[in-house]
Order: sequence, then C-alpha cells, then structure tokens
Amino acid sequence: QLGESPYVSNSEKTLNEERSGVAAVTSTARSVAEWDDYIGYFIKKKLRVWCRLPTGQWEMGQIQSTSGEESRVQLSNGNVVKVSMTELLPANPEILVGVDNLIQLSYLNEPSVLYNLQYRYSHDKIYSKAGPVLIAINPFKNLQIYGNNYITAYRKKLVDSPHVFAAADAAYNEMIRDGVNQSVILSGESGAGKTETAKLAMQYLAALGGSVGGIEHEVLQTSCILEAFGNAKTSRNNNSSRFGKLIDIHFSMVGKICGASIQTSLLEKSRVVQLAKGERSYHVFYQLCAGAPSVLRGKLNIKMANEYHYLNQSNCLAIDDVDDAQLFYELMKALDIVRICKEDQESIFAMLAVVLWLGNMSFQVIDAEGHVEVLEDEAIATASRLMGCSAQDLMLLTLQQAIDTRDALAKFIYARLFDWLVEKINKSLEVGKQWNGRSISILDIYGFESFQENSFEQFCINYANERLLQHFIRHLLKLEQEDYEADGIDWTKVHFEDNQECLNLFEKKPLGLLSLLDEESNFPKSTDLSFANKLKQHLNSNPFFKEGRDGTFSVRHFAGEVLYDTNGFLEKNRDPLCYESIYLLSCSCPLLQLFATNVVQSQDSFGNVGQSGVLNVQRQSVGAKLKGQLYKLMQRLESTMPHFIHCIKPNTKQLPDIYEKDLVLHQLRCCGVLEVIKIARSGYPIRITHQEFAQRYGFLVLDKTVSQDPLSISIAVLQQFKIMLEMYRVGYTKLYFRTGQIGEFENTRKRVLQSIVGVQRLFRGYKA
Ligand code: AD9
Ligand code: MG
Repeated sequence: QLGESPYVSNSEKTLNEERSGVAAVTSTARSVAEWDDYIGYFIKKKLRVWCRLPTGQWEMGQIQSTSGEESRVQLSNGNVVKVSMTELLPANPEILVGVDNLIQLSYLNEPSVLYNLQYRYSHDKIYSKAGPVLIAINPFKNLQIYGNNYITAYRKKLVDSPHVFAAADAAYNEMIRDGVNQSVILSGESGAGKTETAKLAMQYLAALGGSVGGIEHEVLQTSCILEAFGNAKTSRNNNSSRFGKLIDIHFSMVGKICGASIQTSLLEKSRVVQLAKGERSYHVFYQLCAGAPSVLRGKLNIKMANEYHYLNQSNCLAIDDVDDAQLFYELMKALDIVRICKEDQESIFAMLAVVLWLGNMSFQVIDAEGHVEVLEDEAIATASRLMGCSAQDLMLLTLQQAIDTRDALAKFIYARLFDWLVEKINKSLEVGKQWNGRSISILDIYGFESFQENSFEQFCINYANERLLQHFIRHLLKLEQEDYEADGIDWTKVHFEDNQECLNLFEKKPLGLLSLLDEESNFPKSTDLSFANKLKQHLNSNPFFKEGRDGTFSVRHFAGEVLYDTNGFLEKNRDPLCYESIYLLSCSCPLLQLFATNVVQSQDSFGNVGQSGVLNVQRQSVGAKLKGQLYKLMQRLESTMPHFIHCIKPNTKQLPDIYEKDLVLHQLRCCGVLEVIKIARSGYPIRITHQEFAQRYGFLVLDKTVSQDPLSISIAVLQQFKIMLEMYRVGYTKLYFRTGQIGEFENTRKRVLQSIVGVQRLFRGYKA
C-alpha cells in the first residue's frame, strides 16, 4: 500500500525542483538517504508538516526545532509534540489547499490527499479529480448543484470544476468528436452513491441529447421502476441496489437520444423470502401494500405490509422520510411512461400479491412421519385464485420440504417477473431508425459488502466487484503503463496492487472457488460442510484464501478480508425448483405461463431428480451464470472509452457533514486511486496517433516546406506552438501529452477555422 513507508508515498519533487518551483514530474520512489535530505530541508526551513501521532492519526503542524532524530512540532491546536523524523511527512503549502485535481498537489502523501478531500467536502465540494478519475463523496444531503442552470453551465463550459455533469459532458463530447462509444463506470462501496450519481449522469445526457417530447423521458423513468423492483433497504444503505445494471443510451446522428437498452445481472433472490434484522425486501412490495388504489386492493386482496410473513419477519417495515404510498403512485406513472399497458401492470401487481400470499401459506404436521399439509386458509385461496389454479393444485406442494418449495416458488416468480419487466422496458425503449450505432453505457452494480455474517449473496456481490476493479486497474494502471513501454517512452514503473490473483481464486478452473462450488453442487451427497472441506483441501496454499472454523472461509478482497459462512451455499448455487410447481405455473395465468414455458424448455445442468421429485430445472448454476453475465458485461465495456467515477462513503451513519478519515482512507487505498494519481501526475494521459494528430492540426503549420509524413507534420505543429519538451513525448506510434495540452491546440484550431469561415462569408458577401 501507498503510504506505509514514507519513502514510497511521498512527493516526487527533488529539492532543486522544490526551490525553483518546477512541477514534479518523476515517478521514482525516493531512497532512504534522499528522503533524509528531503525532510531535513523541511525541518531547516521550518515548513508545514504532517506528523503521525501515537494514535496513528496524521495532524498538521509547524516544525519548531530539531535535535538529533526528533523534532518539536506545534500542532494546529497549539499543542507542541515531540515526534521522530520518521513520523513526519511534508505538507502542501497553503495555496494548494483544496485544489480540485489531486494531481496538482506538490506532495502526494496520504494525509495530504485525505485532507484535501476533507477540506473540499467541508465546503460542500463533493467532487474532485484524481487524474482521469472523478471522485464523488456522498453528501447525504441535497446540494443545490444539479439544477438546469448547472446543466447549462457545464454544457456551455462556463464552469470547469469537477462534477458528474462534467464527466457526462466529456463522455458525450468524445462520442461525438471521435465517433467512439463511451462508458461511465461507477464504483464504490455499498452506500457510496453510485446509483444516485448514475442517475445524475443520465439526467445530464437526457438534457443534452433530448428533444421535445423525446424518448429520454422514458429512459429516465427506468430508474424509478428498476429501483422499486431491484433495490431494498439494507443495514448499509436505505436504497441498496441488489442487482447490477448496464444501461446503454443510444444516440442518433445529430447526437440526440433515440433509445436505450438495459442489461441486468444477478438479482438477489433470497431477499424475497428471507430478511436480516433491520432490512427490508424489495421496495415494490411495501409500495404496493401502502399505495394500491382500492379497486386493485380488492381484486388482489392486498393487506398492509405487516400482515405478510415475507415482509414482517425483520421488524422493519418503513424507511425514514420515505412515503411508500406516494412512490407507488410514481411507479404507476413511470410504468405508463415506458408504455407498459394497464393489463400488464395489473398482472405485475398480481404476481407480487401471489408472492406475498405464498409467503403466508402455512403447513401443519399430520402424521408421525412428519408429513405436512397446507392449512386451507385465506393465503392459499388468494394465491391459487391469482395464479389461476385450484387450491388443490397448490396443495400438491404438501411435500416434505414444503416451506423450501414454497419459498423457491416465490423466488422464482419474483426473479422471472424482474427479467420479464426488463425485457418489456427494453422493447419499449428499442432504438428507432435514427440510431447510428453510437452509445454511452452507464454501469452501476451493487457495491462491495462486508457484514458480520456473509453468505452466498455477498460472495457473488464481492466477486462482481473484483471483476469491476480489474477493469479499472487494467485501464488506468496496466494498459496506461504498458503503452509507454511499448511505444518507447522513458518511464519508471509505478507499483500497484493488482487484484488479478484474487480474481483467479474465484475463476480458475478447475481449482477456483466457483468451479469447486459447481463441482460440489453436482455431487448428490455433498453438503455445505463437505464444500468447505473441499475448499480447504485445494485452496489452503492460496494467499487470498483462508480456511475458517465451522464451515467458514475468508477471502482477502481488495477492500478487506471477508468471512463467508458456507451454510446454504450449495442450495443457493443450485437454485432448484420443484418440477410440480412449474407444472402448476402452466395453468391459466398468462404471465405465469410465459415464465413456465421458458423454464420447462430449458435444459438442466444438474438434471437429476432428487428426493421428493425435485427437479433442479436450472440451466446453469447461479455462480456460473453470474460469471457469464460479468464476462459479457466486461466485453461490452471493453469496446468503449471508459470514464471512471469512484464514489466514496464519508461515514457509516448515512449522515451529512461527517467525514471519518479512516473510513475514507481505507476506500482510497483499496481501489487504487492513489496509484492512479501518481501515474497521472507523472504521466502523459492524452495520447493521439501521429496520423490523427497530423490530420487534425496539420493545416495549422505555416512552414509549407515540411515533409508531408504524419510524424514530420506533428513535430512541426509542436515546434510552431513552442510546446516545451516537458509537456509531451513522441512515441513510435503516438504523441503523449500532459493534461491540458490538447486544449490549446483545439482552441487555436477552432479560432483559425472560425476566422476562415468568417473570411469566406465576407468574401461571399462581397460577391453578392
Ligand atoms: V449500493 O452498492 O447500491 O448499496 P450505492 O448505489 O453506491 O450503494 P446510493 O447511490 O444508493 O449508493 O446512495 C446512497 C444514498 O446516499 C442515497 O439514497 C442518497 O440518500 C445519498 N446520496 C448519494 N449520492 C448523493 C448525492 N449526490 N446527493 C445527495 C446522495 N444524496
Ligand atoms: Mg446502488
């Protein structure tokens, strides 16, 4: 990690540079001797420093005197402390406090970065740049920075402070300018603000690429629908996404939105039937119970949320400041806007009611062998009526694992309903003829989670996050540096933590977590414990794996170690469904019929009929399916130019104006942001092939004797503009520039083009 040793984490400025004020450019780590010399300079000059107190916290102070290895430092609160020189780091001069791009800091150590972000946050400046990455710190309060006046300001480039609108604007402009598809990729822990930020980016694109009465309104409404069905209150986030979402927004030739398509990944199904304390099931259930109009209530026999077992088991029915009834009204409006007809809407609500009533079905034991039968009550009567089958049919489920079967059915219905809804929305948003193949994709998945107890769900979510992090690392740390090497640019490598090995722990065949899980899931006599033992047997030497007690194991994730309890892993990975229940589904209910046919037709990879006639009618295991979905997702992203937004959760209380330093530092450390800043600061983030550069700016060359190959033209442009060698590098195939350089060329190009057009107009005017 950066910052563990002062020799690695500190400023790259040399003493001479410091004196002459030249910007820092090298990326080499400082040697011990150099370092002593360096901090010695600070001490001599009595400059501001960071000093690490015995608590581990960094505090700013001013050196007063030094004797031997120890310095007396006056802290900002007036106290004077004695600290060893090894506990000192240079602080940035006051003039740099609060810079909006962290690469501007002279000293790039952890306390400086942390303090800079904190300073900005305390002034409600939640956005900062870390080189190419936008950092967004969750304000947990409504800031007045998203109105139309802000949209206009960013659109017209009247402001250039970091903002999600600026990021969306960059994506849009690059799509138009380069004709290349773009992506906006959100990352961050659960509750860090990914989903909100994604919506803001969409809002900006809709304003930019919208037309009167256009399809962009439909696109925006998809968030409301998908959040109702796919988000829930967890202990980390009141509106936690329980599925991954990639939305591709399609643009026409003239840069207007002309359609969209949504790809989702793995919805957390277990939440439908089982809740942890203080958490809720999917929002839509509570919305339906609170807000269904009376006719619908009567028809579907809807009760209040507390009367349903699936909702009342966690002692958490409402969310502070959330009006579920009002949200139901908005949901219905949104469904109208994406043109889901009233009939389909009613079927959707009927399916939700079926799920709720299934949960209320109860069983009683009727003989010594433990056979059970369904209690004939309101629950079974309503569920069977809504499903269009007889109560007798539904009672077929009176098998040994009655409750499991009932829950499996409820989960199945809900998950299929979710997929069906996404398909419907996609149909509705299907692109018109104007689409020219250009798109901006926005990726918003569930964030990393680590609870006291973690199960298969967290295992999947955290695996998905490792995949996403690898995309980030690949683009910002690996490719970036490989490019320099391949193109012959002199470059000292910046070290970074790669999560590829952790990813291998999950994905490797045949001895990775997912493969071993599938193998064990296929084994008829396997149990969760035998799975845990298998992991132990094969993975114990893997540094990212640690065996635990009582069927647990730990994975060393990028964001920390997580302890997983294997209890339930096999069953959740197999995700079996009772054959009879599917058969049942092919009764008269049209929506259910649709689900049922899809499933019965599909082949089963585990295909075995278990005890009590349970057929695992599932094409793939859940883990394998997720892996496939993520692969597809990443493949899609690879064909785009990425724009990364990293969201940070400033506190665990979900409250405004609280900045917990350790929490923020941990998030900065584990996502590679500090390394990205380092590379960006010493690197040349803007690259363009000689050909492209010559084509775009070659006409500006005044010296007409220059030979006409792209390289000569490019160099002529650079010389004419008197660009300092420090600001660019010439590679075998590309030119490399420091941030901001290309803007200068663009401005001149625009000016010259405009004056040419002006002269032409003038000329035409004379002729006329
Ligand atoms: V999860 O991985 O889906 O559990 P997210 O998506 O990272 O998580 P989310 O966007 O849902 O977090 O943000 C959590 C809460 O923070 C929101 O419900 C808002 O109350 C709050 N938030 C986030 N961003 C903003 C913002 N820009 N302005 C105001 C915000 N509030
Ligand atoms: Mg989210």
